[in-house]
Amino acid sequence: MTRITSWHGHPSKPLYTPPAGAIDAHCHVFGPMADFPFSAKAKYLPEDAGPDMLFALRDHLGFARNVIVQASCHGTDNAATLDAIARSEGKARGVAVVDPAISEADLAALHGGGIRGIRFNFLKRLVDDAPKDKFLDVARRLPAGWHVVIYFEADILEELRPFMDAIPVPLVIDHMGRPDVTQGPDSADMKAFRAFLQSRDDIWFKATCPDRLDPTGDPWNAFADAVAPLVADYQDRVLWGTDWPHPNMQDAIPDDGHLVDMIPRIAPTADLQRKLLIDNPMRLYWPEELSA
Ligand code: 0GY
Repeated sequence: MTRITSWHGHPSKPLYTPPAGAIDAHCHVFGPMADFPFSAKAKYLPEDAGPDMLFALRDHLGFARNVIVQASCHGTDNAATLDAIARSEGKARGVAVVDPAISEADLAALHGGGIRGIRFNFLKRLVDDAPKDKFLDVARRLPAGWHVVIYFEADILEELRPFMDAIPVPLVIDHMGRPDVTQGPDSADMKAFRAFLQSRDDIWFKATCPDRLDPTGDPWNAFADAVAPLVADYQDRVLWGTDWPHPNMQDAIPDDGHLVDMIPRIAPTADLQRKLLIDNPMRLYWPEELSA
């Protein structure tokens, strides 16, 4: 496999300035491969995009913290994610991908390394299998305060409902379950996703990835139109992130500065922006700072 670059070399400075303490709650690290080899089952082989690059981007875009989500190219070996968290000086926490047979002691060790949730990935182009029964077993054994991040595409939302309904901890849905944003805020995909959100008050979502979801391209007007009402209606359970280094986006690499400029279009008031970028991610990833 040829190693690929999926991120912008010189992202612009955003016009929008995030509030002090803003959190990029969906990003990844790749490698560096010499220290943290990619999984033998990886479906893509990226160039190195390690913690130094991530933290430089964080500062450039005006963010204070990161939530680093284990990318599929690292399989269930979370060493690269844990290394990045350890290097962040307290400014990063993470979401792991684990072998469902993981022991309680290993889960506790992940907690000590800054992990606060696990991710179940149902995209067939990214993972070989997604065993729901085993996922449910581990979801029932998580350390206190953890959540489950789920990545799926809109066409399997209904099929996943019984499985997701049985998970006894909060759910965080990556990229809103990838709705077709070109059909507007009241599309069948959006209605189905809203019904799902309505079914439990502990389902969160990431209003992320205009670059993945909006084929009209930058400035992603369809994404803004479809997603802003969802953010307004569920403002206490929505997160935002860059998705840097944009796995598999090598054919349409987004400018991260432009992604940040989507924030005021989907969260137009300072109050909404504070919830999206600070209050909500703090509740999931740094709750002890809120209760201190
Ligand atoms: C994303 C999206 C993708 C990849 C991964 O773990 C991964 O490799 O999540 C994708 O290709 O859609 O949000 O990171």
